[in-house]
Amino acid sequence: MKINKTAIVSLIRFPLLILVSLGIIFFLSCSSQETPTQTNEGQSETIGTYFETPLEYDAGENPLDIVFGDFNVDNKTDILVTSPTKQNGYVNEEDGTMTFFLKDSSISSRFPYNSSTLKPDVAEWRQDVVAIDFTGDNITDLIVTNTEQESIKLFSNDGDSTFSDNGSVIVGKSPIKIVSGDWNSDNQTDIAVVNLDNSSISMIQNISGIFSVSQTLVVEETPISITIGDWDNDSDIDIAVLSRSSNLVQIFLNNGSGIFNLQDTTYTVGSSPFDMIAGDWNCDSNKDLAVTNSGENTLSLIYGKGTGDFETPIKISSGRGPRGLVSADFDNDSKMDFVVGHQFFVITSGVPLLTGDFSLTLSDNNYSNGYAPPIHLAASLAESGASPAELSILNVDNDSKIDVLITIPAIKKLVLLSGKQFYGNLSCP
Ligand SMILES: [Ca+2]
Ligand SMILES: [Ca+2]
Ligand SMILES: [Ca+2]
Ligand SMILES: [Ca+2]
Repeated sequence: MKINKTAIVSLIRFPLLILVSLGIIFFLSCSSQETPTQTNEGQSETIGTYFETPLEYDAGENPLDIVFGDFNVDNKTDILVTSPTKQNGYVNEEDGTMTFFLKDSSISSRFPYNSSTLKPDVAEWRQDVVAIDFTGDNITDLIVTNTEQESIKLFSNDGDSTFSDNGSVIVGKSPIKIVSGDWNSDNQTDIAVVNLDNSSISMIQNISGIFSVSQTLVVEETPISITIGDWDNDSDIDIAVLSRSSNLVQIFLNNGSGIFNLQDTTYTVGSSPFDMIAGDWNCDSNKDLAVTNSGENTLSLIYGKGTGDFETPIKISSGRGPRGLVSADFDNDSKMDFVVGHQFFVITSGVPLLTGDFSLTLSDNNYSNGYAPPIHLAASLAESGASPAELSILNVDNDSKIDVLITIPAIKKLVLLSGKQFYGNLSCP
């Protein structure tokens, strides 16, 4: 089946990179809503100060999402990379391949994993995935969006990283994101699904492995990201939703039994926002939010007051075309730092080439907004098309230095950037 949702596709990080490599797509790219920043600066260098030389691994046709779980039940954390679609010129063809990287401590490598692949019998557009135990056997199961079919699909883990179909639940139009959390505090993990074309969020509760929609939240047009946290410090999980068309973050507070109420105050971010994450940036125990603004090369930081209200967002510089976003305290000063994936054009001999890099923005009290200018680093050895899709921060190689994992669709790789310098913390002390 062909997917002809060009507008959606350009929004939700299917790469335009391949199209550029065909040499024909500059005008189409520019006319889409997801116009990357154009610059005459060259590409970033692979700098050896902060990270080792990138290690690159095959990760399917169009690697996007990176999720963690113990998929083969050996008490080691594995990595799953999903490929929602095949790269096929103008057309995005459904795919749905999952590439597992199963941890094997006997491998003496910076990346001690064995990879294996699971393809669906019939190709499917699985834009997002979460790894949770929904059957209650302490084994990590999977839930994926079946984005074309307007549903989510449940896969229970047979215990050896093979999966059985556990049914599906109808949600809204173009489900593109799933997050998990225990909305009603009954110790059963629930989920929420972002329906891009309905401007809605399906809140879905899990009762002994049976999922049903408990509430549908109406949100601003073009919701593209959702994140969870306890914004008002009352011990239940609340929600924030980022909508692209309106540049707004909306806050929903949990009433304690899994019913969410929209707050009157909304928070305006920069143009063409792309991704949003939650964390405690200043380690004051109040949860904060951060958003990449791909249209204006900034991040918006939204500090929480711990009451369900947030401060007026502030902006910090991010460099060209910021997209995916993750955080950790690399330099161990109890203020979170940011790693951002970037997509932008470079001009080579008058010809625009779509490419990318990633950046590290370190906390620094010498600057009034608390952050030093971003340090830009090449995400790949590839000279073109090295634009990251998703990023994750963890300690892969067990040397206590923080590492970064990045999916790069254009080269079909999962890339490990092993940390060289920072013995940091993944969260506040
Ligand atoms: Ca629950
Ligand atoms: Ca709460
Ligand atoms: Ca905070
Ligand atoms: Ca820091």
